[in-house]
Amino acid sequence: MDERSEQDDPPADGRTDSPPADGVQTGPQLTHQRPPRSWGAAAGLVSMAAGLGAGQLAAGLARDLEPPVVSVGNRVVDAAPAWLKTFAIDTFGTGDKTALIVGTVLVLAAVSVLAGMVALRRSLAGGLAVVAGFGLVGMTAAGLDDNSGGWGWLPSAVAMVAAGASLTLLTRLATRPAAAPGGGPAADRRRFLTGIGALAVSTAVALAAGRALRSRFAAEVERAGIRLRRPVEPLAAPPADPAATIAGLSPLLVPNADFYRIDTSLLLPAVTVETWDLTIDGMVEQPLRFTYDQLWDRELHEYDLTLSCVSNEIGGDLVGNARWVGVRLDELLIEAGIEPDADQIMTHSVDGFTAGFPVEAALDGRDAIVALTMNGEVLPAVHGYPARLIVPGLYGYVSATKWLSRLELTRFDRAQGYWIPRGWAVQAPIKTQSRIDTPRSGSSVPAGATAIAGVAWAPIRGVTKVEVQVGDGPWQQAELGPSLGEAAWRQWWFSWQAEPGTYLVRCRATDGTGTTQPREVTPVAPDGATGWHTIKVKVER
Ligand SMILES: Nc1nc2c(c(=O)[nH]1)N[C@H]1C(S)=C(S)[C@@H](COP(=O)(O)O)O[C@H]1N2
Ligand SMILES: [Mo]
Repeated sequence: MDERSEQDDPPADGRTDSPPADGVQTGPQLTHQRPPRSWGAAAGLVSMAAGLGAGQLAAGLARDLEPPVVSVGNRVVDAAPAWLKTFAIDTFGTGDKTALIVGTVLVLAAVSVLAGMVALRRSLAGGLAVVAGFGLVGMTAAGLDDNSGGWGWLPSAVAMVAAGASLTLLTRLATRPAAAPGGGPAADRRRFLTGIGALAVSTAVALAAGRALRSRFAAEVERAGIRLRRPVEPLAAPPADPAATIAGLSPLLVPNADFYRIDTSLLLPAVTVETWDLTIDGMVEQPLRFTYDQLWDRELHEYDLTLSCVSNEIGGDLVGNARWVGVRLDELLIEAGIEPDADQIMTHSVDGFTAGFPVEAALDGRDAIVALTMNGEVLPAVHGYPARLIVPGLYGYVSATKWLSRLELTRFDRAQGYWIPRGWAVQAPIKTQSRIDTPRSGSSVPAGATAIAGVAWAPIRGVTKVEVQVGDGPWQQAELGPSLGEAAWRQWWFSWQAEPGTYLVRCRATDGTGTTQPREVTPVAPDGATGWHTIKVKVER
């Protein structure tokens, strides 16, 4: 658009610059010419775009809301006669939907240009009337086939208000002369262009945010359609869970909805597998790349593995045990061929999170996997869909990368994972811990037989013994629940003949190497807490 040539043109319709009838443009300050047509066109287009951006953002609020153009497009398709649909499919092929959207946007654009010219050069009210007309068409179209429980009109209404507000703003900027000093056409022009620029930037942000929000729903829908495949050696069904009979005891396998979560990013990634793959590169002989389907087509393995956060306080609940299916990490790495100098595997997430651990931990025979499922379900979005890493025996912050996108072979003297410069240890094996789940600390129990019960974990050494001490009494051995292997937590319980009084009760576990949890209390930073979980219980008579 060339504004300079037009700026000095007389109004093309031949009218003189009599004061317009519209209230916005009246007033003694209006001494300059009506804004050029190109300004009107720009204002109209930018206002429409701002409306569509706001509508897209509003449609990001819920899964069954549609962006305004999609609503209108869908209703056009619904209403179109069969011959027209056939023609569209014949002409545009599978691009028929795109053609429809492009067509809708072109019509919108043409009318927006007109609306902008009317608003800036004749009457703001006239321009707003066109915007309102569009808004009503969108709201009606959305309302005609609404799956969102009566809220279908919302994105179009938001779009209408945003477009109207933008048009009003641009009209004001274009028709009110800049105040002196420095007034005059150049200052007017600068102000108008600033308004256009600011709206364009906001629109781009709104569109991007709206798309990101909607992709979350796309990922949900996609995830729901994925077919599970059988691991090569499926585990036996888990044994009867003692938690069913001991109230308050943690389950053998923690349901996905109850599994603890740790995330650095506020807006969790919503990954769809068309655009996702897993790369293995860095210090390898042969960089590799796997699509989601290629991972599913490999040998799948099933393991019960306990995951713990380094920030888990003694007695804390940032720990859980789950049944995972995935591809063995060692098989992938051997296929890529690790260069002898590499000593660290740096894992990258699509959200920018990184975690690094020793190459040795991937190759020493432990069951490290790129996990695709969790407790018999496709990996939940919040736990890393489409794929995450689980390295048994290592704290999550150095290994359990969710939304995994890249395994980079490197060296500890070259790269650091996300938490390392923030004061956490480079080497982070999970420390042996045990926790009393019941009774709760500070609670009261009736005198007589009471179950003291909890869980203990020492991946990948295994738990061989848990002991309980009541008051200053002797350490007494608890009974251990069913074993799901060395890398999984173990339930334990102890039958206590409780006499009235107030007691401190503590527990401690011994791992497969014969080492008992130390009494010494250390904080979670930099490499995990130590100490015996101690609770206070009142026994009533
Ligand atoms: N992408 C990504 N992966 C991540 C994290 C994260 O913040 N971002 N947190 C890590 C930490 S500190 C832990 S303890 C585990 C927790 O996994 P969960 O949220 O599935 O329980 O994930 C690890 N993987
Ligand atoms: Mo963590």
